[in-house]
Amino acid sequence: MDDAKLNEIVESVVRQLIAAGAVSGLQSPQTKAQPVQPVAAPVLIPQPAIASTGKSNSYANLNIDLPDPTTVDLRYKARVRNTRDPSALTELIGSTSARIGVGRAGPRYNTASLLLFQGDHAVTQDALYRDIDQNLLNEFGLFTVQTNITGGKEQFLLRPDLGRQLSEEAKRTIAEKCIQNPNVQVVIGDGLSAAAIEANLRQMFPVIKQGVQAAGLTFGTPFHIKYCRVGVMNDIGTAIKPDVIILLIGERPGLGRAESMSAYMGYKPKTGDSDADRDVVCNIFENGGTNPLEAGAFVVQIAQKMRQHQASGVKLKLATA
Ligand code: B12
Repeated sequence: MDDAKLNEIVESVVRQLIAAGAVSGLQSPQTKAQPVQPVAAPVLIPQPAIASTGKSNSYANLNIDLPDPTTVDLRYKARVRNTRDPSALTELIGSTSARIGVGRAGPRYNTASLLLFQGDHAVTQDALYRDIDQNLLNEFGLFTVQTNITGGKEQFLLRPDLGRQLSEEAKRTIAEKCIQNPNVQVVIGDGLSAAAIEANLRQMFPVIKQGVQAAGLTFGTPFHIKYCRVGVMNDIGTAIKPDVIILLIGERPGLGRAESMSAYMGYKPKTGDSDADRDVVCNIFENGGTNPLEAGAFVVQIAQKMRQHQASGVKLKLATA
């Protein structure tokens, strides 16, 4: 599409917005329009493209004020038109976190639902692509090693197999810094959500450490693994030879919920172990999930049980059945 055609469309949309009173801070484009930079997406907010080229036109002050769609009031607002029983609908919406009562515009989502969906999706993307805050890792004195991922988060998502292997450098660093054969080894992995670690580590880590020490067990040198998958527990087991590994890792985020963490655990993990040899305490988060303080105490109990029965996963289930 050429610039002139694009400009025509922008003008027509802006004229409609002005007529509907939907925008403010905008001069009406009565005179011949300035050329607009071609952009791929619908041109409702052309300001950044214009600013970056130093050009100006009548839309430079375009300001479409929309309320934050993620507030509780708007998130759970009934949007079905002409509802026969509005209070029943409100009650129904309040009874579930599923997206119901959102209404529609013809066969499509209405704008409010779409914006909320996009906002929630952005939370998920952020959690997946971001690294854990370095300040948090520093707070707990955690050094960082990497798995065999060398191509960033993109490769991490495409190659789970590489996220299950410690790199050679990681093995050297661990050999240098970690005590060998501890009773309990805690490891922190980004997994699929940095936000999950940031939301829960401050509460859960001290409980585990104190719990392990109070039980008279040795607490291994904790560290952080970047680009971490659950299966990396096998390589850690081979490198450190702990009795029990507790891997705190970010779970795959749901739409708009990224703070859920898991503790995957195994007794003497080694090459070839599978998820059948592991246990997991999942959905660790405040307000609705397993509270991180309680989860901390719980995983210490499981670690003790694993040591007592010298087993984890299905074998532990059978031993305690
Ligand atoms: C993705 C997923 C799966 C995928 C894993 C595929 C993959 N390669 O990623 C599939 C569909 C195969 C799966 C299967 C099962 N899962 Co599942 N799974 C999840 C989910 C949605 C996300 C996990 C995650 O983010 N992990 C973190 C990332 C970083 O790990 P990863 O290295 O990429 O992937 C590993 C883990 O996901 C692990 N894993 C996945 N599920 C389970 C379950 C158990 C008991 C263990 C030990 C490991 C494990 O397997 C992957 C390969 O090692 C969680 C929900 C949640 N809230 O956590 C449920 C969840 C962990 N799964 C659960 C269950 C019960 C199972 C099954 C036992 C179901 C069944 N009856 O068959 C099987 C067992 C799988 C096994 N590997 O032995 C439960 C665990 C509950 C509990 N505390 O015991 C959860 C919490 C869902 C739930 N709320 O019920 N799962």
